[in-house]
Amino acid sequence: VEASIPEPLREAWRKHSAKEFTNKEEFEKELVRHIETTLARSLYNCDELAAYSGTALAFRDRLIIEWNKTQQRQTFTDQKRVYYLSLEFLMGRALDNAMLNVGMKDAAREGLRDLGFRIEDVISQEHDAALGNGGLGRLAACFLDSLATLNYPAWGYGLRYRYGIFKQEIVNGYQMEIPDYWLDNNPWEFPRHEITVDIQFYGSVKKYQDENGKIGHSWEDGEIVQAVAYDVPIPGYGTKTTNNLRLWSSKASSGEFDFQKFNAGDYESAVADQQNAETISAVLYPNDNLERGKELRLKQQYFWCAASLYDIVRRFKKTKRAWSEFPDQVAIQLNDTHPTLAIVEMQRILIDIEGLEWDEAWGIVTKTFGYTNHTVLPEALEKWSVPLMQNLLPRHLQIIYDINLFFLQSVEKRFPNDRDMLARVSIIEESHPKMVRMAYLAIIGSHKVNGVAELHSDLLKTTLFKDFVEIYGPDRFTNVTNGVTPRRWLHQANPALSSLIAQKLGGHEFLTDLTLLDKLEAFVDDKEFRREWAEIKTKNKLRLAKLIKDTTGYSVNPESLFDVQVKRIHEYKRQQLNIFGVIHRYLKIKGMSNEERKKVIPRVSIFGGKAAPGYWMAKSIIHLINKVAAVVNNDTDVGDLLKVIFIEDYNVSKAEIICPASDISEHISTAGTEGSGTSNMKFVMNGGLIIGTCDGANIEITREIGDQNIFLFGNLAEDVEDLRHRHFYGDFQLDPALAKVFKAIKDNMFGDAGDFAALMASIEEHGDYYLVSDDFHSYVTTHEMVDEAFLNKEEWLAKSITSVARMGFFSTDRVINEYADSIWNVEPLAVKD
Ligand code: 8GP
Repeated sequence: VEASIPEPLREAWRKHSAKEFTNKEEFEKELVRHIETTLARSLYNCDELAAYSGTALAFRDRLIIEWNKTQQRQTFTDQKRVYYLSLEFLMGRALDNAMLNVGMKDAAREGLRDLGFRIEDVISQEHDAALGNGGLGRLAACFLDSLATLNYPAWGYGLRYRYGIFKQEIVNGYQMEIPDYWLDNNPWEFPRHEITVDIQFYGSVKKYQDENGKIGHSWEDGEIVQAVAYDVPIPGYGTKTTNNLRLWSSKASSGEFDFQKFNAGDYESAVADQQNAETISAVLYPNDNLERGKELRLKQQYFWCAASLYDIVRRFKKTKRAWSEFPDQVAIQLNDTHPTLAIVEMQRILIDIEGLEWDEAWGIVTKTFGYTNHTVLPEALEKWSVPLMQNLLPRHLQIIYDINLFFLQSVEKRFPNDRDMLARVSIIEESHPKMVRMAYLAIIGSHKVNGVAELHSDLLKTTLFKDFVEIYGPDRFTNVTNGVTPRRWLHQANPALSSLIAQKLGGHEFLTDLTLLDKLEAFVDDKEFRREWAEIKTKNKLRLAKLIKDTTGYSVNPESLFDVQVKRIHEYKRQQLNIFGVIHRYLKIKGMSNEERKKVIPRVSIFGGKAAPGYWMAKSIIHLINKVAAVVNNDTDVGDLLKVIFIEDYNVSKAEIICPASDISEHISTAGTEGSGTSNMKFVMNGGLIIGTCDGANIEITREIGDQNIFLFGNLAEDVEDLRHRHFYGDFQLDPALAKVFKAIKDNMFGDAGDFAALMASIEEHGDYYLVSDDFHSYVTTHEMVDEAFLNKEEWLAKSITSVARMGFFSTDRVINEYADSIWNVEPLAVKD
């Protein structure tokens, strides 16, 4: 390519090609230039927001220079790439991350100071990019960080929602949802108006015979919506690789309006069509671990899959390779079943458009795709109604039926006379209406299926996907235990701890090889080190106390034990168990003499998290927490011995303040229900201990850090089914201590008991599906052990340090390398300076 451009031209481009700033002076120059020209501000009217925008633009320029080079490098070397398809990318803020990854944060700090700003104030101006609900979306964001840091040629593909996850406000103790319009002044995206794809919906399928007598299918007369690409640069840490996250935005197809309608005087309907098209990428569905089968959601899924595949196929076709080489050039990972239609779309492209035979096409498809399952909760498993799909995607439904037919034929051959098996594994559920089971389609169309922690992957194999293990053998199913990126969750969130660790280990190498943390164990008994460690925790607690004061008005004592549970509010995650435990503690304190109270370890119970807007039970848990807070926090009998805090609008940037500040955090799902959990890892990495059930990644965390360093309680996954069964048949007794808690609630101690009747009834009367009562005793006694342990400050510190030292396994760098080796078969791309 280069040779085709004449030397003088190349020389002129080289001479003027953009340069990166490399020191404070150059940074300041860029910053002032952006403030004065791009933003049209000056010394006299530059507020913190403008300083943020200017700084972001200066860093964006840097990223884009590297981004361009990375893309050229990846195109020239032409090796296999990974495409990560995720409906959610919960990115949080980008500026601090860009500064740290590029390594110019100190220059920026000093430059900003010279110009009259504090870097922390500037950073906190940024609106979170919150295109995700919770764990699944945040995992995708951590993956992007590791993929870039490890120099993998990888792209993320998602949707550019105009509204991210709603902003939560608490009004009179109730959650209110406020739309999160986040796109104004977002400097981190590049619109690519030249990259658009026409996406078709509805219409009908015509069968035809070509000149050779071959039968073909054409999908005709649908509606067309346009997908426009927006690119977000993803910098790796300490590397020149800057990868791309491509987000699709929807737009009416014929430019601004349908001019035919417009000219016919039908202005309003022309505008309405445009708005309809734009609705597709308008809003992120705010459900975590729940699927509701809405048509617009299916439209989002197809829109995004079709646009992404078009893009991937276009890139592949430029290389002029044979189709059989597609799986050697392309690995596509499905983040849960949301992108499963990509499998069907790929098959459609190959057979309907490229003219391949079914079997050859299907071989290519299955070699290309991998599928990650994140949950075993039945209400989260995606199913789409056949009539809905028939109407929206008629050709895709035909292909699904064919996939199913060939699959069932092969099953029948291997398991003759097992009709039950055929009904069980069919992609089509024979219900009214019939439903397409997306997880089954994803399994059948992929070469590997993985769960996200050992227990979870085992449960997939023995329960949900048992039949498929028999059919395909165990090798198609594997485990890749989750992780988190230590750049954001240690270095960025907890700079003081990161720098103390670096002092001890002689540098920041642990940020790219987290197993090096194990060298910290040598310092566990070092008095001075322990003192510094403790001091950092206290400072982080003060930082959180300030956030609590600013947002709730409550003052909390940083000497208290900070007990944190922050995550989406869900019955299976059992925030109700936690708040009942808090009430139990409150009642105990109330019943004590003054002398007894002196022995109580002061505690702050901190909650945070959003409930899906239509999830009434979760909303009533939030309501109860806030009502308990109002009573407890104003009870002078109790004072500092117990405080209850609900932090409004929990999000990534708040998590960065909260995770480094816990003494203990709670990961207390009913055993067998949490896929992995990832905040458990963040908290331990920051020196907090955890209380948890034997569930998800808690089990592997225990294995790594040792069971003396974690507070485990509760029934085991293997006993859950039996307990539920017994409750169902009436064998249930409310735990006596929990009964006292319920009595207090029913006596209106926390406002109108009627508000919490359903919450209590689900336990007392409706079988206690999440085993709150079964685990209550073990939960509260384990909390007593936590208090006891906290008394011994030195022991506690030793546990904290040892745990951090043993967390090396939980970096997403390890996770990504596992995916690369065992699922994608891709290599990093060497980066030369
Ligand atoms: C979550 C799992 O619940 C969590 O245990 C796991 O750590 C995380 O995925 C990452 O693997 N699942 C979801 O967030 C989820 O299902 N979200 C719904 C929007 C689909």
